[in-house]
Amino acid sequence: MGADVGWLHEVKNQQAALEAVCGRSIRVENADDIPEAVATVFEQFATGRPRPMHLEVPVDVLEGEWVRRPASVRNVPEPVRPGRTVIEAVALAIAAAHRPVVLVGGGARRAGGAIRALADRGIPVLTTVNGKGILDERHPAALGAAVRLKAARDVADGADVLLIVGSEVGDADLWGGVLAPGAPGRRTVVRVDIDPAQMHKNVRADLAIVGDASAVLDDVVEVLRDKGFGPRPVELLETYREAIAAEAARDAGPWEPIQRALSAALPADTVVAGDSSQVTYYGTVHHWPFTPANTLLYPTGYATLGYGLPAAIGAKVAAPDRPVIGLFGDGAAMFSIQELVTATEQRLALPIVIVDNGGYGEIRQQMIERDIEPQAVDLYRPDFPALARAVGAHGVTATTVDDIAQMAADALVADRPTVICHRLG
Ligand SMILES: Cc1ncc(C[n+]2csc(CCOP(=O)(O)OP(=O)(O)O)c2C)c(N)n1
Ligand SMILES: [Mg+2]
Repeated sequence: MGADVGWLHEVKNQQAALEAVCGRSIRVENADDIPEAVATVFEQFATGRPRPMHLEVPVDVLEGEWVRRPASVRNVPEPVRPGRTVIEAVALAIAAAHRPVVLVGGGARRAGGAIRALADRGIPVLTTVNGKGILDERHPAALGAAVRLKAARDVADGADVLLIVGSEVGDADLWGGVLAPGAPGRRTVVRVDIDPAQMHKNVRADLAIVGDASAVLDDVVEVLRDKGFGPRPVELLETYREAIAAEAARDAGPWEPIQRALSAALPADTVVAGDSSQVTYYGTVHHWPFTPANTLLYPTGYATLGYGLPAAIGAKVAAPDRPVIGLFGDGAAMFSIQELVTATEQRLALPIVIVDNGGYGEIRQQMIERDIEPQAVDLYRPDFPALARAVGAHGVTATTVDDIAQMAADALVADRPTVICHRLG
């Protein structure tokens, strides 16, 4: 470590580099520590805020002698739940509210049942992009993965009780917007999170609850049920939905019809791997109605292009029986196009829809909005289907959105990946 002698692959401090982008990094100093370190990593996965973990095994440790010893068995701890008083306080606040709103993020993914129970009582549910589909987006109380839209934030800001579950309500979640719920005293912000560090991040909590989202909400719903808290009037819901839909429609452009066609043609439990492309954030996020059976893979925070294709491959390998589709822009595709070879080698039945608008459409648009003459955003347009065929995948051209849908459905049962290129303009 730190020898600075010009080793092959030498890095000044690899652990620090990885730690910078992971939840945590652990380095084992000798082989005996490996089982404990692996157990620690998986315990964190099971109990903590979902984060990637880095486990570093130095080469000399890896190559050293190791006597296999039985590892100690660790039981995963019970979910963290607060006491009854806290649960009652939350339930009382909700029961007494006139305009309660629930806002859920990716950390609420396993709390779908309780969130559904709240929605069934007419409480509007907003999600972040990471929380998309936790509540069936066709539920009358579902306001969609819409917190990036001002109309949706207005709904949250107007709540007298705002229940935020499993979200840091970060700048990237709100797309540079802010949440500013009514003045203290006139509203109650309840936050539920497994990570105490999230309690007051971006929005201060009046009631800060550290706990497992599912355990906490199940308990709250149970108290509400005992208290005979009935369904509330739902007339506001339609107004909320219309305002949000109107704002989402402003950027729907060519993206919405693609979502409509694909969501109608593909199975209900489709996994969609998107990217930092307009077809994802103006399209899939708002116009592909998700249920809890769906999954959206999308790099909300880092927004790193090139995520979509490897994410689609990873999902298909992890869940070969689930329908998985990659759906992203031409710019995103070119950041990691070489992974098509991997998908072909693995014989994955994977449709990869590339919506080609000739370059970095978003950046082009932002330059124009700022009166900058577009620079380096109109890119060479590769022949994507030919490129796919060159690495042993299928490659086809879709002229209409119905073609995209049909070709994607066919690709789900093909003998290898299929690149479906749809050119705009
Ligand atoms: C690794 C990386 N580099 C640069 C960016 C900045 N960026 C954001 S969107 C975008 C354009 C992406 O092009 P494409 O996938 O074709 O989507 P489009 O905007 O055309 O819909 C760029 C370059 C980024 N998000 N990630
Ligand atoms: Mg593009």
